[in-house]
Amino acid sequence: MKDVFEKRLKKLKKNHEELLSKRNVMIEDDNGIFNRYKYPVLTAEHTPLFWRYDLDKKNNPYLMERFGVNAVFNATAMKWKNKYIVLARVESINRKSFFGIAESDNGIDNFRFWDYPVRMPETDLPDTNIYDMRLTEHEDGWIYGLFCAERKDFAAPDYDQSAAIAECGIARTKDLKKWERFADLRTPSPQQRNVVLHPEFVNGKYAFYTRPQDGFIGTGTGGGIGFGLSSSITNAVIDEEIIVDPKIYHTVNEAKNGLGPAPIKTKFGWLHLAHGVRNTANGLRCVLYVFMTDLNDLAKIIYKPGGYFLAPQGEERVGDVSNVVFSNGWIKDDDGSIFIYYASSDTRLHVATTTIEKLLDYVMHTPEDGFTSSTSVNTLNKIITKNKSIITRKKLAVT
Ligand code: M1P
Repeated sequence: MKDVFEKRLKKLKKNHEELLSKRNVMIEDDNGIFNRYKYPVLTAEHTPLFWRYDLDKKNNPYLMERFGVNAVFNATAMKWKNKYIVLARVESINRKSFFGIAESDNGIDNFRFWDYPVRMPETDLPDTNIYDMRLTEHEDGWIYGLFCAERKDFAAPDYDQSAAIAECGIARTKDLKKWERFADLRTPSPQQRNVVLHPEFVNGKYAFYTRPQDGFIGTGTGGGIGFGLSSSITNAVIDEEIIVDPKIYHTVNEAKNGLGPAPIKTKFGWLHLAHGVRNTANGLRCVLYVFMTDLNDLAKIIYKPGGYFLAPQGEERVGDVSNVVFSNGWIKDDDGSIFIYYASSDTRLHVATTTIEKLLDYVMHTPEDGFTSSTSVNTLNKIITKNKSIITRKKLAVT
C-alpha cells in the first residue's frame, strides 16, 4: 500500500514514454495517391501525465487521474521553426474541448505536447466549447486561427438542453502562444462552422471559405462550402456568400460538407481538402475529398475528382462518432512532400503522406462524378477498353 504511488508512477512513465517514442511505420497503400501509417500520431494517451495526474503524493496517494482526457483529434498544422506542429482538439471527459499544441521533428511520429494548452481569450459572450481550428499564415504577416465557438442556444425552450449555436471565432498570433481574439465572424447565415481564412488578400479584402448552416448539426438551407469577403478582420462581416461547392444529391457530400485546412497554392490552381457527409441507415458517414479552384476566380472549381479521397478504414471506423474521417490540417514541405493530418471517428489523429505532384495528378486526372450509375459505367468502360488495347499490344498478363 505504501508504494502504490511510486509503483504506479513508474509504470505510467514507462508506458507513456514507450507510446511517445514509438516509431511510426508507413503502410504500403495500393491506391498510389497517399500512404497511411500504422499508428495514430496523437491519442488521449499522448497527453502529458502532468496534465492528467496530480503528482502530489499527499493529495493523490493512489495516483488517480484527476483530469481525464477523452480524445485528441481534428488538428490544424503548420511548419514552425523547423518542427511539424499540430494544434489539436483536445477533449476532456467533461466534453469540453480546448487546443493543445504538439510538435515532432519528422511529422509522422514522436509528437510531444507543449506544456500548456492554448489560452484562448474570449469575446463578451463566453464560449462553452471551442474546437476545429484552421491556421492560416496570412500575407498581412499574422498567423490566424479560425475555429468553432459553440454556445447554448438561449432561444430554445428550457427542456431542450442540447440546442446550440456554432459561430466562427477569430484569433491571431505571432508565436502560437499569445493570442488576440476578435469579434466572431458575421455572415448572412444563422450559424457557421468550418470557416477558413484564405492566405492572400482578394481585392484588398480578407477572403473566407464558409459553411452556412441553419442548425447546429444540419445545414438546412445552407447550400455547401461558401466564399465571401470582408474588409476588416477585427470586425469581420461577410455581406454576400457565394456557394463554391454545393451539396449534391447522391454524392459523398449530399448532407453537408466543409473545407478542411487553408488551401495550397500551385501553378495550376488552389488545392483544397474538404470533408463530405452523407446519410446512411446507420447515421452520418464523413469522408475526405479534394478539389481545385481557379487562381484568379477563387469561387470557381476547375477540377473535382468524383467520390472520396480518403474514407475511414479498419480501426478508423470506430470511435466516439463512428464512420468519420475529418481533416483541418496539412503541411507542404519545401521538397513538395505533403503531410495530411486527419482524425478518425472523433477520437484520434493520424497522418497520411503524399507529394504535391501526386495530388496534382490525382485532382487533374481522376474522373469527375457523373452523378448516375450509367455515367459510372461509361467512365469504367472507357478505362477498360483503353487498357484492353494496351494489354493486347504489350502482351501484358494483367487480370
Ligand atoms: O462528427 C464529425 C464532425 O462533425 C462536425 O463537423 P460538421 O461541421 O461537418 O458538421 C464537427 O463537430 C466536427 O468537429 C466533427 O469531427
